[in-house]
Amino acid sequence: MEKNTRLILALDVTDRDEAIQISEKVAGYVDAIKIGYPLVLATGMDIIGQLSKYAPIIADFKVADIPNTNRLICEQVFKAGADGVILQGFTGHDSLEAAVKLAKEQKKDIYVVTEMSHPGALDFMQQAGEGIAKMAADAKASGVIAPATRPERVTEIRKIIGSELSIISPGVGAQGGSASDVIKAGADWVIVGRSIYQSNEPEMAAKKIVDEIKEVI
Ligand code: O7M
Repeated sequence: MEKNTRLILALDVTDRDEAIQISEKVAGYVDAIKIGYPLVLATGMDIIGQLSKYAPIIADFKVADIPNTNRLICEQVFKAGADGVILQGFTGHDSLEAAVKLAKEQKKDIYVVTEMSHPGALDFMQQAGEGIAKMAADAKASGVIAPATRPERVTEIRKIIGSELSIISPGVGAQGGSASDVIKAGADWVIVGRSIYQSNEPEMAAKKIVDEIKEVI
């Protein structure tokens, strides 16, 4: 993914026409569009190919299975036109390596969730986050997902993974995180959903975030 605006849209709408309209409006402000279960379950897998003309598509299926099943899932998602797939990391190194091997063969990206941005992530996930980050670096994944709601954790994760892997960070806006703070903490991209797609002017909302990021890089 090209590092330009440093903004990734999380397009969690469930209507095809709305998804297309928003994608058209914000295409100039985003480096990628992340789509996941809400939109794909509502419209079908072909939405991936349809939206890929506006921006590279990262498929957020938080894949979390045994190596063979992970590989089979990723195969289908890449075939549908996605440039990247998001996996959970807690399933361990072999599950991750199976997906990374396939992605490298197809020149695609795998991003690994370390610990999540919501409060409940403190129950179980945070304890595993640093180990997952190290595993993602060892497996040579393209990047990790780390929480904009806890920029200090992004800084810790950056120390663990070094500069080879990207950090993509959700939790900006609706969840209380700040785009500029998390970029300063070491994230490469922010993922923003509701603050953009629920805005009356999605393109202006996206531009505002891009401008805020520009001031700190
Ligand atoms: O900006 P929001 O809160 O409307 O949307 C954030 C998006 O990021 C939404 O699609 C979530 O599913 C996703 N997300 C998190 O909010 N927190 C996480 O820790 C991880 C993700 C995510 O994208 O995981 C890959």
